[in-house]
Amino acid sequence: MEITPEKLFNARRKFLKLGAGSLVSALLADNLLAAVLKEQGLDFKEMSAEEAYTLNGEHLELTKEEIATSYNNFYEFGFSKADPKNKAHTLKTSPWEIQIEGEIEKPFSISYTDLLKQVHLVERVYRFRCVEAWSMVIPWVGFELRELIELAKPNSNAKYMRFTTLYDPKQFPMQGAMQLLNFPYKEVLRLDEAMHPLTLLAVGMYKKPLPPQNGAPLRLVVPWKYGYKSIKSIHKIEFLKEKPISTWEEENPREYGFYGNVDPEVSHPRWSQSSERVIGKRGQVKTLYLNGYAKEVEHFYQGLDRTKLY
Ligand SMILES: Nc1nc2c(c(=O)[nH]1)N[C@H]1C(S)=C(S)[C@@H](COP(=O)(O)O)O[C@H]1N2
Ligand SMILES: [Mo]
Repeated sequence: MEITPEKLFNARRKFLKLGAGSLVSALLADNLLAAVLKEQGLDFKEMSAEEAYTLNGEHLELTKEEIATSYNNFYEFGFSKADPKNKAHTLKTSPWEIQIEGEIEKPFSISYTDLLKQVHLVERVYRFRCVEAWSMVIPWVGFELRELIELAKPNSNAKYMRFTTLYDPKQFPMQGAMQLLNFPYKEVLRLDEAMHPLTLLAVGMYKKPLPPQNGAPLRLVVPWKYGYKSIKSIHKIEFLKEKPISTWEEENPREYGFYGNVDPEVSHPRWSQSSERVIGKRGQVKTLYLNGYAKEVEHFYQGLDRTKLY
């Protein structure tokens, strides 16, 4: 069975209107999200299994929640996969402000809580592929980035979006220690990629608010790109005319390019990308072009040299 783009985007879409008068504004954003998710009963059992877990005919088996929340990359807390879960308790995600700036009608700052009231939460089961040749399948809760873009009202100069993780060495110990990376972590998308309905700002996973190690309270998810594009704990969003350099591109452009598109035919300089290890399962599976989302997004890259999209 084939899932048309329309089905892919809408079948799993359950609107949770947060704007209704029934909201108790005193609730913390996290409680609010948890309460609304519960009330609306985003229940896997209610969905047709085929629609919820299928990508273009392929059955998607969810990664166990304990694995997805304990095997992480979040260098602000250290290099090892266990560091984020063990150390991210220093992250204070409430209150949380998001600054929106650059080529837009009027720069503004919005709290996470207020932002949630202005968007539609959806649940999306996406494949997630790290550049290190491992993968997971995650049920995200979030909203389409294009909703925020509409709120921001970019002008005609806006061609790129840059996202920046909060900089605060008190909360992110490695930002202040030896510089593993040029912190704060920054990532960049072309505006058309950002506008694509697959591109999410996630606020939850497994029907719960995001845990700190997964990038609470707000992180990007771009399912056809390597995981490093999915920047965590976003504090600033800018609309820009010219392409800025992102953190990993600055660190090592040959190994972690601007596009970061998943492509089994373009090797990392130090390893092949043709297959991947599914975390929590045995063996390797073949990597799919654009991580299985080619039908939806390959038009963005028509005519471009795939080796330059790495
Ligand atoms: N701020 C920040 N965002 C980040 C990273 C990071 O180190 N810092 N690591 C990236 C990488 S390489 C991956 S694979 C994913 C991992 O997301 P997960 O831990 O939720 O699986 O987060 C991405 N976002
Ligand atoms: Mo990654």
